[in-house]
Amino acid sequence: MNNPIFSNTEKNLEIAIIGSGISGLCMAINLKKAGITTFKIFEKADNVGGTWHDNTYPGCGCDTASILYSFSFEPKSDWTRNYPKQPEILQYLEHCADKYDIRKHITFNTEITGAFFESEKNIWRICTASGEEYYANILVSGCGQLNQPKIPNIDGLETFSGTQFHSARWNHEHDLKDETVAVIGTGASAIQFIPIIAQQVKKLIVFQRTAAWVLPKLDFKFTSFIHWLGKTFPLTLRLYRWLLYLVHEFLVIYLTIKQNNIVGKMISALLDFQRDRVIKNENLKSILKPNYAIGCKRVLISNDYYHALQLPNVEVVADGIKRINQNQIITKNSGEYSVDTLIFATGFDTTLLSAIKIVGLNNQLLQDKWQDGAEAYKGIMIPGFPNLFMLYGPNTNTGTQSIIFMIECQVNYILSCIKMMQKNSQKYLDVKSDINSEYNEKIQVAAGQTVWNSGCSSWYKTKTGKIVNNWPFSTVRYWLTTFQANPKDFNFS
Ligand code: N01
Repeated sequence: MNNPIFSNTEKNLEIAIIGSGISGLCMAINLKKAGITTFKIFEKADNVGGTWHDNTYPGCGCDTASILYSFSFEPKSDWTRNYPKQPEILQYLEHCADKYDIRKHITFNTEITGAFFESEKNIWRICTASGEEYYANILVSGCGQLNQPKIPNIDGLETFSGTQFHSARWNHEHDLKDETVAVIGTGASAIQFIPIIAQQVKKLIVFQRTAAWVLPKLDFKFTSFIHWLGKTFPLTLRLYRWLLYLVHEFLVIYLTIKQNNIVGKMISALLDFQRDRVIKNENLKSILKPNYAIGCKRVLISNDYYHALQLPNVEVVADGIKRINQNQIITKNSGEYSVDTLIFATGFDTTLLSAIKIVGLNNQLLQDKWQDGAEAYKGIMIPGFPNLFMLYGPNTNTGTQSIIFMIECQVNYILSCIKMMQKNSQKYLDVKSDINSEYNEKIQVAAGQTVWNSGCSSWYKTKTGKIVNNWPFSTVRYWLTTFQANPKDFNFS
C-alpha cells in the first residue's frame, strides 16, 4: 500500500480477512489488483474454497450456470458443463488462489473465534481458537451465510444407534451400499444427492417437511467446439454471461420481488403440469405439490429428483418426525422406520457471524445488537463496529442470481472505503447510525412486499419473520448502491 494505515508485520496487520471462500478470495485478489498486499487471510480449513471445500456430498454442484458462477475478472472458457459440479468449482477457486498468488497470504487451519475493537488504538484484536492474537486495522469477514451445519433438535436423537452425518460434512468413509438410509430434508442439497444415493442403497426413506418447487435444469456438456469458441472469441463467453445474468435477473424480479405476478403464476402452472406428468402415483403427486407461492422458499432445479423418488426402493414420508429411538424414526402419525444411516440435509444456521464473538465500540456484542435479526448498511457495515466489513452479509442473498455478482459489488464498495481512508490518512470509519437505520427501514419495507413474506418458513428470515438474508430489489440496484462509498455516510475518528 502506498500509504499504509497501519504498520504491517506478522502479527500487526493492515487488513485481516476471515475465510478463503469465494468472498475472501475475491477480496484478496482485488486488494492485490489495487496494489494493496498488506493483508492476511485466516482460514479454518486446510485449503481454500469455503462452501465448495466443505460440501462434498455426491452430486454436489451449483444451481447457477458455470459461465456466470465465476469471477468477472477471471473468465473460464473450459468449464466441462453448463452447471458445474463441486470438484470443478473448487479447482477453479484453487486456480484463482494460485494465479493471483494468494496462498502466501493465507494462514490455514486457523479458526477465528473472537474480534474485539480496541478504541484507544482503533484496531481490531483478533483471537484464534488456538489462543493466538493478531491485530488489524481493518477486518473483513468472508464467512458467508451458509457455513454452520444445522442439526435439528429431535427427541431421542442422542439414542440413535446407526451412522449419522450432515450433508455439508459428508462421511465418505461410510459405505451406504445395502443399507436402509434416511434423509431428513428436501432442500437444495438433498435434491442433488438423493438421485445418486438412491441408486446405491437398499432402501432410501426421504423425510419431507415441505415440498419444493423444482425447475428443470438446462444442463449440458460443453463440447470441444464450445471450448474453442470461448477461447478463440472471448466475446462469446461475455455475451453468454450477460444472457445468463439477464435470465437470472428476470427470475429475481418475477419469482421473488414481484408478488402474485402473471409470470410467477404461469411458471407455477407449468411446473404443476410437468410434475403431474412425471409423477405416476397419485399419493406422491399430492405429497410433492408445494403449498406456497413459488419463490417464497429457494426454488430448486433438477432433472432427476422426481425420477429418483419413484424408484422402487425409495419412499417419501411427508409425516413429521416425532422422535428417534435407537435405530427407529417414529413419525407423528405413528409410522416407524428402521434405518442404518441418517443423513441430515437440514441446511444451515444462518444467524450471521454467530460463530465469532465480535465486540465493537462501548463493549457492544454484535450478537446483542442483532438480537432482533441481523442488519447492516448495504449488507456490509454495522454502526458501532468501525473498520469492520462484511461480505455476503445481511440482506445480500438473492435466491436466484449469482452470489458472485453480489460479492464483487461488495468488494468494490469496501475498496472504495479503503481508498477513501488511505487518501485522507484516516484510521477509523464507522457508518452513521441514522444512515444505517434509514437504509434498513427501506430494506424491510421492500422485503415485506416480496414473495418471501407470502406465508412460508425459510432460512431467509428469523423466527419472528424479519427477512434478514435476502436483497429485496434487482441486483442492478445493488450494483448502483455499492458503486462508490459516500464520505457523508461515515463518522471518521
Ligand atoms: O438447506 P435448506 P440446504 N425436520 O435449508 C428440512 C444453498 N445451496 O442445505 O422446508 C424435517 O434449503 C427443511 O424443511 P422445511 C442454497 O442457497 C446452494 O438444502 O424447512 N425437515 C428443508 O427441506 C440453499 O438454499 C447450492 O420445511 C427439516 C431442508 O431440511 C442453501 O444452500 C447447492 C427439519 C433444509 O433445506 C441451503 O440448502 C446446495 C426438521 N426438523 C445448497 N429441519 C448451489 O447450487 C429442516 N428440515 C449454489
